[in-house]
Amino acid sequence: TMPLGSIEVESKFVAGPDTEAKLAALGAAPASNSSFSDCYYDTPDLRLTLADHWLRLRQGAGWELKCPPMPRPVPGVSSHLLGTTFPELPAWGTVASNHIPGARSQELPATATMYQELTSPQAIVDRLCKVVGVAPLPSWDQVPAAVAGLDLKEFASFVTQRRSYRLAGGLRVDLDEANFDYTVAEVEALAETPEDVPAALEAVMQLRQALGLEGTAGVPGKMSVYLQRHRPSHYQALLRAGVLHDPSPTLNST
Ligand code: V4E
Repeated sequence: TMPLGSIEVESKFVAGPDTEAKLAALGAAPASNSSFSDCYYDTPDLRLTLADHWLRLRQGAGWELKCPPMPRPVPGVSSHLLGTTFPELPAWGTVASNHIPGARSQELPATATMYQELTSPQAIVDRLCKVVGVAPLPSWDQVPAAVAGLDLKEFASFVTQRRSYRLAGGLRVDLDEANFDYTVAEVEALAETPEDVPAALEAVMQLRQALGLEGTAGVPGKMSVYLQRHRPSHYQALLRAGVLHDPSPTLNST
């Protein structure tokens, strides 16, 4: 089976005026403040984001691909374009639940998400090619060559100012302020192996509770708000595909 790498379990929330005091009381250590820009890329027909794949070039960090721990087949995308056949991708629910306890999205609390974060160029290019349905060329050994070869274009670009806190157990809290007038916070834990996912999820949900966020609604991420404001047709396509969700007051933490 393919190596999964580390998996990021996270939960977004709206920070209040007392959030940082609560973090301090919980023993959170302020980590370095940072400011970075992200440029996100997709095919002209949005194959990556419709499949919940988020390719970005982050200033200072390089290329990153945030994607579901196992790829789910995209309806209507042939797996044998350009004459090259790929092994059938396994069904998302089946495989994820076999490999990762608690990994099926319907088993996650509504306020939590789980993504694999790929950073190795080969892993990124391989996954991009599978999702787009194109055979990788040998010359695509670095991400920019694949980006050009797959005709990927920038669809979003913004700057984030981030204040980070670290807590026991590898938990992290990020307080983000984007340059399009949107502020959002997130609790995050890394699972090094699929078996660690349930514990990471438990730690994230316990910290939510300790911060007094129990029962509060999930909040949209920076990208949701960016697309809603600046790329409304892209946003609507992602809503229809079930990749993003309309902010809903009935959403709760369970
Ligand atoms: C995964 C994802 C996107 C990519 C950006 O991820 P996000 O965690 O929102 O950004 P950021 O800057 O905090 O990344 P980090 O530094 O933590 O790696 S854009 C949309 N998604 C999917 C998604 C979703 N469906 N729902 C929620 C609440 N968040 C993200």
